Amino acid sequence: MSKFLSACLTVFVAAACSASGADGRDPQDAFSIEVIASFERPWALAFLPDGRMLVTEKPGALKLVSAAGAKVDIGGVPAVDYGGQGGLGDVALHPGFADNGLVYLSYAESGADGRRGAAVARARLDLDRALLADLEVIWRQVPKVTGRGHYGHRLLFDADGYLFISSGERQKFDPAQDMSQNLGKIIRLHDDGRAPADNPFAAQGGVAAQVWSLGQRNPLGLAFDAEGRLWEVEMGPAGGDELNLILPGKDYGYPTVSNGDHYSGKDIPDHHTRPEFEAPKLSWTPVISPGGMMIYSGASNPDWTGNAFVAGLSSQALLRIELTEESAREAERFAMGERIRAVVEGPEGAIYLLEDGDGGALKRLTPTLRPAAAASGTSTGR
Ligand SMILES: [Ca+2]
Ligand SMILES: [Ca+2]
Repeated sequence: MSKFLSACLTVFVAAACSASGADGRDPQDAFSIEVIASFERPWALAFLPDGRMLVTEKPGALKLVSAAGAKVDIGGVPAVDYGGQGGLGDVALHPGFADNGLVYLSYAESGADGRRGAAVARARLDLDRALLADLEVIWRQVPKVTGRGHYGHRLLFDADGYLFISSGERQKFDPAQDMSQNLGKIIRLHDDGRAPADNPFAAQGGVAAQVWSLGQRNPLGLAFDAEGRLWEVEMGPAGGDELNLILPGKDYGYPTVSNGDHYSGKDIPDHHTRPEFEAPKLSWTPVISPGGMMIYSGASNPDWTGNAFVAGLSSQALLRIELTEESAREAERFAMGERIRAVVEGPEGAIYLLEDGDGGALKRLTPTLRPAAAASGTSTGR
């Protein structure tokens, strides 16, 4: 057995074995919960301006979903390399969607000789005909490599219309530190895929010009706070899941440092031993397996304004994180009883979750408002 395959099997076994789902508060204490619909391995959710949703399914389907849960298939989705952690990934609307109808999809793309890589395409969504038109690929992971893990590929636009892509290191470790590859990085692009001239490594040219930060492992959540700071969550190896504040040009250390260690048991020095690398604001051992993240507006619970909510896969949890400029603290963990793949804030401040796997549900969690005095006494309970 190859070293790589052996490492993968260890990863999957460890992930399965670490699933407990027992820790945390009963979500019924804080939310009214409704099941909207269910899907085949859902991965991502985006709201349209009219309140309908786009939901991706990992095997390759894009669904248009009404607020009541009725589903329509969207045609014209690119072919995806489905298997392992790969398939159809994220969906995001262009900030000018109301005028230009542009949507962005990330997915695993097959290449020659069993090699694969994440790709990002944009297309015009024709809602009347339920079709994607004028599809063009605007970004690819370089190089394509073997294996089916750690694509990352979450998508996020900032207020100025730049597109951020989380690019995983494809379980190859060293690419996260190699500026001739765009694996293991956070990427920042113009909306058409060009590298902005003010990116931190623009002068190096090539794919380095796309890089906003480096030293990432498998980053699966990206979100901006109200002040425009970029936060990221990524899967650590054995231990050491991370919540990072992403700053341009900084190196987040993988695989040189991690608060976890290799699945083989081989030590990776912890972050504190190498202060030249940006340390996580929060790290988890045992792991939570973050699948996604959003930062909450406070629309239906002002106590949670500016808090991050993180979707937990092996932890089967929804985590509430209190953020400040220089720190982050896990304030609360809800035991959801299922692997949670994605978390998004919807209209009126409801929190929408996608469960992972076959028959994964889309759930709407409406915070149950409590008297201020009671809320202040219970909001930090575990
Ligand atoms: Ca790190
Ligand atoms: Ca370590």
